Amino acid sequence: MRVTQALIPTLREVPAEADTISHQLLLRAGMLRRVAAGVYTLLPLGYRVVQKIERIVREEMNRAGGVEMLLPIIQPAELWYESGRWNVYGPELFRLKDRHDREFCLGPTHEEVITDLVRQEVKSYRQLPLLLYQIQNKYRDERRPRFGLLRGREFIMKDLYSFDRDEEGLEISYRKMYEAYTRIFTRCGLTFRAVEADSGAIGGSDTHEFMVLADTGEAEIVYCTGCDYAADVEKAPCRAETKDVCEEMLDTELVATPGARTVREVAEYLNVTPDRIIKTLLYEADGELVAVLVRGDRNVNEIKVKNFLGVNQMEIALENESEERYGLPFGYVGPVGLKEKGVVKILADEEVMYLRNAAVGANRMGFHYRNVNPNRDFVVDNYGDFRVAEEGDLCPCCNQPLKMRRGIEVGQIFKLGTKYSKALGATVLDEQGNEIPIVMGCYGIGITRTMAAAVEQGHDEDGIIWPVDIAPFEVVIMAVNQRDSLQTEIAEKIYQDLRNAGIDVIYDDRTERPGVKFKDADLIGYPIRLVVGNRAITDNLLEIKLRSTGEIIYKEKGDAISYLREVLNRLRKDNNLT
Ligand code: 9G3
Repeated sequence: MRVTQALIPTLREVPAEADTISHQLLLRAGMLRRVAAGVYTLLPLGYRVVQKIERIVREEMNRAGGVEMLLPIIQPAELWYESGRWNVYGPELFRLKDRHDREFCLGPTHEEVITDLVRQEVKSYRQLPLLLYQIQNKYRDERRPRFGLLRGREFIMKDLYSFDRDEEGLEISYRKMYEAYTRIFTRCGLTFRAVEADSGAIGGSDTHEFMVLADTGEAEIVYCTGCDYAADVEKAPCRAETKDVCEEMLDTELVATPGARTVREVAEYLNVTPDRIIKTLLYEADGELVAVLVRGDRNVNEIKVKNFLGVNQMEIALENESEERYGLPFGYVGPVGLKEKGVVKILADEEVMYLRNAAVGANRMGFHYRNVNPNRDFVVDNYGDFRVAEEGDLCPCCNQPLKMRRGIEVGQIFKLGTKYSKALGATVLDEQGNEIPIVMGCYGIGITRTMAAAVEQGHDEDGIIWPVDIAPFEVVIMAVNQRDSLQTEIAEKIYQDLRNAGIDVIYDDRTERPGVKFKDADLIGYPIRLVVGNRAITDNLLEIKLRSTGEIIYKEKGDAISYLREVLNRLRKDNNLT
């Protein structure tokens, strides 16, 4: 490819709309443009990266026994009624009607459509196992689309569905996918970790997330320093340290705490540490008001609460809702007398049980109580594990302290079991002629998200540093002076030689100043830059620069190709698997 014939509109300035590094750099490198909120065009260079990731994914899915197909984006509502999910997903599901007023959605995922296919076409256990996959656009009407390709409303996903006759078969399919995912992200040149996760609303039991480690990631991962346990904080179980509480219960006092709403403010005002405060959060769970209590220095794990309650929708009650709808003064809510205010259920994290003489909100604007004791002063419906794990918590496997890192979820694998096959009636006949529900798994990779994650992980102040196997091109070649025919003749010749040698090369044939072309090369992040300058004419020497290290080497023209091959192999050595 020649730069003059492509569309690579690089930008010097950081676009105001860009809220993360990957978003900024993909826009600036001329790979991405916004069309609407959460909807993007992939320009030629961006699309090449996507195609390279897709190729790796295809190779590994096929190697694992997967078979590619293509399901429709438009899905009839009937299938979602059958699975029971049409009303589980609210505004996140893009819904539409045809001219006959029939309901459809744009596919956010394809469990329904594929299960419908399999129930019609597969009748015998002898046709199993089946691993069917596709790579396709998905649609989710996110409340807040942001971070560019990391949370779009339209995105590219690889989704594979496994169909087995029993749990044993599912276990094998699941393990194959786990291994394939490990190979894929390794080949993409990413630093990642597979972690235990929560299966959420999709149902099913086992699930792992594949996280690209990056400080800018939204997800938090805890991992053990003593064993190989690793989990999403949303999933990681917490145990309260059991202790004998012998502190004497004091008389409750009402104290004015004007202006002190947050735990920090209250702690300061009352001169206590945050772990002596009970924090009360209000949630609307399937239309009912629920309170969750945690120690002041902890955070509520909404996923754990949602799973415990078994509800579909759960939202925290914000300041105006708390005050206007329930008459509960935001920042001063507490468990004493809370049931009389319309709260249906009070849940408390186990640690709250061990608190004595704690401070809580008094349900009165500007007031807190001191010396409040669980069970004496308020009743909890259920104690349980409702808090978010933290660094230093003990590993659930080996009791060593946990550490924490941030990550970007690029893949997830689920054991679904028979949820969808039972709902839609996807069964096979076994050897005895019994009709048994097919046991399913589903396995996703965010292709466009993987691209963004690679940038979050690989960049410096000058631009992107692509792993060599997903870079838009492996090599960029340019002449220092595109108006110097001696230089361009050499550049042209090497460009053709590299192409013939099967090296993925782009020729920056613009008559720009060399500084401009150098800056663009760094911004776009080609792994290798090859420059033809005067030394190519006088000494037969080419300048070769590595993007990742900045290292510059001069090589004889005749040795350039074999040297580039060597460097490319070295760059990909760590990622290549046998
Ligand atoms: C929806 C909407 C959003 C969704 C879903 C359904 C997430 C939904 C979970 C999955 C699970 C797996 C196959 C590939 C791997 C992941 N968000 N999920 O089911 F209707 Cl609006 O998609 N699906």
